[in-house]
Amino acid sequence: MTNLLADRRAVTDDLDVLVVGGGFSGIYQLERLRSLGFAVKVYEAGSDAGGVWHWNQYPGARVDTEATLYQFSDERIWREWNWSEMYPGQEELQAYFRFVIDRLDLAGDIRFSSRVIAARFDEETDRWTVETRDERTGETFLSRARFLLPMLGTGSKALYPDFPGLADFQGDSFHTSRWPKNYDMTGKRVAVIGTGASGVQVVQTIAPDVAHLTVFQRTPATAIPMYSRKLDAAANDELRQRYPHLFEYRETTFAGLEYNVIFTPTAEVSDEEFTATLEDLWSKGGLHIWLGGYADMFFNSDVGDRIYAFWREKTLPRIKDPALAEKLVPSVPPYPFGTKRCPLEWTYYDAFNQDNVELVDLHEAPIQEVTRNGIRTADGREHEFDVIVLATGFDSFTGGLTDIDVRGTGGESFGDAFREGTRTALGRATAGFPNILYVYGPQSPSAFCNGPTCAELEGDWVVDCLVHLRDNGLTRIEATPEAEQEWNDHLGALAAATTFPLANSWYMNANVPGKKTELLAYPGGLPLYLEKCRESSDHGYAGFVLS
Ligand code: N01
Repeated sequence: MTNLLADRRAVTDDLDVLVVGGGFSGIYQLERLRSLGFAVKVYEAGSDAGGVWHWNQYPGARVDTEATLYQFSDERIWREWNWSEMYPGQEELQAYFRFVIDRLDLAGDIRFSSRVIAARFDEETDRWTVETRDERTGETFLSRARFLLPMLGTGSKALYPDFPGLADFQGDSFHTSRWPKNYDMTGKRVAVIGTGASGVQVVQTIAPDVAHLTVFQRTPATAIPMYSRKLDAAANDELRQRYPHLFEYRETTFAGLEYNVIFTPTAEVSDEEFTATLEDLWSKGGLHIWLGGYADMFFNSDVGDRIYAFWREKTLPRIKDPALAEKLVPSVPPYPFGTKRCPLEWTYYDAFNQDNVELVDLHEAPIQEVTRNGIRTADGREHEFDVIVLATGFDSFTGGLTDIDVRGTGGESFGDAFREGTRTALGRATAGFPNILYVYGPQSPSAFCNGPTCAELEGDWVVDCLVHLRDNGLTRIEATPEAEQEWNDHLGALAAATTFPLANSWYMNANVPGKKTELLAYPGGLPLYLEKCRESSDHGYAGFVLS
């Protein structure tokens, strides 16, 4: 185990706060803490701005919540920035981040291509010593900071399948979040493995251009139409009138969006009204039918199945071959609707009507191995490819943390600490790891919350906390084991009342071999979560020891 505390190398940055990750959460911390006089820097492993919007450069990558709230609430930004459409693509989002960094003059406090690889806490000084690798040179350097804020999001650790032979494949192979810049798929024979939000976007985008596309499906997606619309200058001006209200309203909604779930119990709703409401939500497109739909769907799988039947009726006619339709849109719901993320699509289902697009159902023919030329399935077929795309998702909640060799005061790593299950107080911190605070981390609303909303609202709690510590001459904050237990019990009770445990989803951490299956996104909704956070801070940061 590296003894960083005894490492005598010169220190590159001596900071109050070191933020790991330059996505929405990290950039928000940088701007706010800097304006309050903290010495703060962001270390970002990527070579350019954007967080996930830098890493996910696959064809068709596009945000799937409306731009109205998928942005910072800072007026200096939204007064000037114009969106070209309601669901902007990756390039536009990365340009947005560059604009923010430029407009707020943040570049001098961001180190790009800098991957934090290890950290040790000095109990004498209450400071972290952090080791970082320069991704361009491979060299490492040391920094010190009182507080270490891992702002790693849910998509920083790509999940690779362990198919035998993958490393020996002679063609090109990459994960959707490690897409080679400007890689041209034209005329190639392509495999896409995985049909989550990333796979759906890739498939519908490349299908018209590739020579042949084989989609390997383990679980069918319940993809819903996006319906993006172009926004001209007048439309942006009209949106600007609404932003101040929307930035206030978002914190009253379940998912931090401009719309809320419907709390009316479906038992009190007639069949006609139920269907009319679904029709209305469907016509709006986007995630409305899910995060703006009947909340009952998350507690009662019969309700989920009724929504599934509606979705199926809408989707089925788009697929010409009935056998193929049964695989993509099965008559029996593969999981209660809403327990897996609904990808957004525009031509995903239509793509399967093309002669050059094929579906392999992995339940019928599992992948046996990757050969030098392609993929061999259990039915004995060898599918030949030029490219294998791994749209296999992420080790979302704890993967970013467990990848860094952080040692807590007891010498344990995050991997050790989470071996029997993840533990945090308020989704904010873990006992034994003082002066580390998360935003959008495990056991916070994260995957159920619009990213920028939680980056800011959770982020404000962290900023206020650091100001409180500074104003009171305190140098250390640490979650108590009792508060962790209480949070785990609370989250566990909420989770048990929902239908989420009925699906093998990444929400349940079920996609990561070796990690405990448990719901790691807080399912109580953003308002309840914020109330719990306020209860703690209003009571002198109850659940945390400050010294
Ligand atoms: O990952 P996923 P994703 N063999 O985990 C399959 C956000 N996002 O990158 O369902 C075969 O959802 C796996 O199958 P199964 C969004 O929050 C946002 O697509 O586990 N297949 C599944 O089909 C999203 O939810 C945006 O049975 C394997 C797929 O791979 C989250 O990121 C865009 C396999 C993984 O789906 C993750 O989405 C994209 C194996 N060994 C993503 N392992 C926007 O905002 C996994 N699979 C636009």
